[in-house]
Amino acid sequence: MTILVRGGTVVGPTGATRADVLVDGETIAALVEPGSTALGADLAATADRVIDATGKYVIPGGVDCHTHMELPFGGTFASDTFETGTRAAAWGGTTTIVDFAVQRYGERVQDGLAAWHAKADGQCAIDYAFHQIVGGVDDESLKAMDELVAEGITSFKLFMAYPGVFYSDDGQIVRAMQTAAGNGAMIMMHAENGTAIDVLVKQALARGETAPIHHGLTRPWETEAEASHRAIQLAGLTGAPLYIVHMSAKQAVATLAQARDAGQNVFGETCPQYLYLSLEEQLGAPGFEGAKWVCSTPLRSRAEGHQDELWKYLRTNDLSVVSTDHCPFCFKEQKELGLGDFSKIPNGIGSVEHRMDLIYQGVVDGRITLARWVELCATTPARMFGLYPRKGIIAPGSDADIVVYDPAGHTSIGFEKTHHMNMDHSAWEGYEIDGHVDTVLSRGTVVIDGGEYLGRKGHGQYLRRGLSQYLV
Ligand code: DUC
Ligand code: ZN
Ligand code: ZN
Repeated sequence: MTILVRGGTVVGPTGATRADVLVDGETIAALVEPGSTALGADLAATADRVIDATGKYVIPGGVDCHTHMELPFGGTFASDTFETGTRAAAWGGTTTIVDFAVQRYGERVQDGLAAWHAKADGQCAIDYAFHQIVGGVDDESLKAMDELVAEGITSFKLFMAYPGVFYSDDGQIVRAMQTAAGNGAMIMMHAENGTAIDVLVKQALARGETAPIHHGLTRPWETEAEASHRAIQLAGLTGAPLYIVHMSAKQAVATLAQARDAGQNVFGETCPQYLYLSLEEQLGAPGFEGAKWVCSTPLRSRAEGHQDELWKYLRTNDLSVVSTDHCPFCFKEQKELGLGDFSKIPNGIGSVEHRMDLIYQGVVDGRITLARWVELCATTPARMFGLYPRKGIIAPGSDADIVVYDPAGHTSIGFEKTHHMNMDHSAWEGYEIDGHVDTVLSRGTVVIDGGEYLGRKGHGQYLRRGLSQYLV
């Protein structure tokens, strides 16, 4: 099967160019000048299918390197399965996810990984890979890290938050970082000072402060900035590469920027919720409504100016990736577990479907360039986690993961409108996007076309990953 994506503007991390894209089977065969006969024939006449991309952008499928399908959290599970979550991702122009397999304290890493394969294999609409959460750093799990790298799982997430659940102390962090420095893996860090936060949470509850906004007020920016600083210093001490996930506090990113300026191999990621939403407006919504936006790190104060600073750091590359931290929970029966006690609200927001649109709106609003949109949402995550050039770029030999994006189209986000995630509400209700995902190809198969889902569960393949391409 050959497909010609004709007449569009192909956008990559270095800019945009008019080109037709020839897909042969699962991969991209060639980029040719519009109308060119360089390949010896009228491609439009010989291709099995022609997709007209005139006036549209042709971009690599999005790579969302931070999702949590079915994550066990707070006595419940994230509400998207790999089937529903990857289908929603496809609707939004994301064609690869990297999800987090979980090892909790007392479990074997390999058992956690096997459980994740059991959840995902045969279920996904798009390609998928795993990072490994190491929730119990000890001799056995350190040995498992070496084994997993050889198997294509080349990044490990540690938590400085959630004592008693996923938490690692500084000694455990140092040991895991030493192991990563030895085997080339990337250490991903949830950087919040969990033991300090637990004290603030207990004190707030004792004062009767139970509403969702107190989730944010008990995780102030200092707890993120302090943990980020500590993680960076420990990475420097051990020589491990470090990627700090879901950064939301401008002070934490300033610390990261300083380390990068000093030449340290450290990276930062943020998510759409930290760029658009705030502690005052969403987390502070009346009654229990704010529970919809309880996530960690928390939404930050707009009065303190975090959101604008994060956009700036996306421009300066001190933040290199936009992922979603997709971790959806329904309001009824899941978020409601925290009625009367914010600390029991499951942490997470669902966004896997909307990242490409939300960050494209940053292009329209003059916050980032078109090329930077593609770089932040596809190319850099692919390079960061060893998937490039198979993913993250439109180039001969790469997988034909292609999105035809219409800048003249429009997307109204809302539960009744453009919602395919397995949740009973949208955290993005009312957001209007000046663009639209028209057509999505996953490894040469059209999975979204003209408002129709044409994909299937099980099409998505598991991806073994190489080492990060940002290692020095
Ligand atoms: N943060 C969230 O919001 N949800 C899942 C885990 C995390 O670190
Ligand atoms: Zn986290
Ligand atoms: Zn996460």
